[in-house]
Amino acid sequence: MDLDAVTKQSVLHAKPDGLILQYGTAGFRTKAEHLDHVMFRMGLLAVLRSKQTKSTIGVMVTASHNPEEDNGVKLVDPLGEMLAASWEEHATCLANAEEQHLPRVLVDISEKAAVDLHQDAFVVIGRDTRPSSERLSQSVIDGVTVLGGQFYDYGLLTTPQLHYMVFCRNSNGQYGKATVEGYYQKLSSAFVELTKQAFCRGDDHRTLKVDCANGIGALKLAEMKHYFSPGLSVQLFNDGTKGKLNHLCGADFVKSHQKPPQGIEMRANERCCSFDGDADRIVYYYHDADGQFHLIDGDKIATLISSFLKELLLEIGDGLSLGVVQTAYANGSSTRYLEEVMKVPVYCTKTGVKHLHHKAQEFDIGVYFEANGHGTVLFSKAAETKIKQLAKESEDEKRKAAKMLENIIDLFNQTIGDAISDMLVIEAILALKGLTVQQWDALYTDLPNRQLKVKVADRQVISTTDAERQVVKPPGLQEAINDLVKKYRLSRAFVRPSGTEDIVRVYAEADSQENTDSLAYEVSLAVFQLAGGIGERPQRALLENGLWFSSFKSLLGKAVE
Ligand code: NG1
Ligand code: ZN
Repeated sequence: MDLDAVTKQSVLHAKPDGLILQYGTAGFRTKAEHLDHVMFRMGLLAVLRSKQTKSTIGVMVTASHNPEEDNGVKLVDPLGEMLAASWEEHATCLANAEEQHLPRVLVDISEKAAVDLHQDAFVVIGRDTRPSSERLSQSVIDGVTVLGGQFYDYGLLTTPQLHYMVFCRNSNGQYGKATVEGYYQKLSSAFVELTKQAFCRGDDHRTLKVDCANGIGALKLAEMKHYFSPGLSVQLFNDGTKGKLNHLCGADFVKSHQKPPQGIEMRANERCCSFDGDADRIVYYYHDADGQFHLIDGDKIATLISSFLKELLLEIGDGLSLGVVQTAYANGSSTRYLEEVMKVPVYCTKTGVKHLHHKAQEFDIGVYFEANGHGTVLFSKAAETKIKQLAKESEDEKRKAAKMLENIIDLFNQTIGDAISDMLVIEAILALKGLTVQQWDALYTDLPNRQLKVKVADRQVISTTDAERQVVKPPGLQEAINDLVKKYRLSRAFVRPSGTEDIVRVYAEADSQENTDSLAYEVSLAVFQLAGGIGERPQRALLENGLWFSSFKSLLGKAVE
């Protein structure tokens, strides 16, 4: 390591005094203007991680669903998964080291992680469409090169595309070709193959409206749509030609406000979906004939996918295990439906894809989705081998089911949740099962739910256990929540510090929207009082048509207007 060169270069990417950042649920995320030093240092760290794992490492520059002014960065590990937890700590130390301590921290990390410094390093880089992303990814490249790492800059990519590239490269192309074209071809041919049967029946004019959040998903979907177009035609909205990224549109907006994005024309009963700003989340929705909005979130996506997979598994009859992984944000109705009606085992993990992903790896087939629409399906090596074998050898119906599963394996991006891949899976299932969006929605009825945010001086004063469903600290808060929950029917509430924003999140559900909103408000107040709330104290909201008004707006998602 040429530490002198690092010190010299680092001055050009100087850390603002006193700025402390944490590698959170999805890497570092804050205002773009505070991130230059973090990017440079993540370039350095990616080189060390690449040397240590003797593999290609990815660096993605994005802040996903955050406002356009924000940005962020996360590292992608060799199999396309999120960075290992022990390295998150190294990332935090490196990002927060004062200028003069940088060389020592680099040496410390290398020693602690037993990095072989003579090993070659290779890093691939991708970025979203934010105005700051190009400059910030150049800072990553500066970090990579000063430590002697090689790199390939993919430029504009969705987050899941970068994860895919990393895995392709480390599997020597076995997972697919590490190019954008390779990604389009792999997914599209699996989709076309899988849906042949449905489209032969004459159901060949499927259209879908897609809100692209004015983000990278628009560019990539526009490039890709010709590959699968005879079977499915997608119409793009919020494609970034005029609107602002994630502003009043995108999956996060639709999920948190439970209303359609601006900029999309919806006719009654028409199937629509929204991607988030880096296209790793997707939610569906429609307006019914009475103009009522219906949201189909990640929980219902997981349910549709698992019921389809379960049917195919019964047909091949090979005893492969299927499990569904959710977080505490999963709607209670979805968990009940999966467990009681579908008889599928359901597990709850902490928020954050890495937790769900790891749990899902325990099954032959692990379906994981966050309620916000982030998720995918993982197939174990053994399951994949078995399915491939049955697709070749078995007879008729069994072989047909195995062939479908074989294509489904290729259609999922198994490295991470992927809006484009999930969209194609959902469209294929709906076409094959001949299901309308209303029939899908009718699988179960969501319990009314509400998510709020509370500002506190230090969100780390709250610590939780039991997959974040119970508060351990500060004392008294869990007891207060328990007492409030007891007041309502079918109720549940929990609070946890966000890993991506400087706030505490409050979640509540109950038998009616009114009760849910009261419970969410009362729990917010308990957090404010017992966990050091700052700023405006939560106000009892005025309710009109189930929407929060007045000062409560500030507690809802980012942009309400
Ligand atoms: P935080 O801010 O830790 O709640 C949010 C989402 C996560 C995940 C990450 C990364 C909710 C409640 N939380 O995390 O599910 O997607 O962002 O983007 O939706
Ligand atoms: Zn995202």
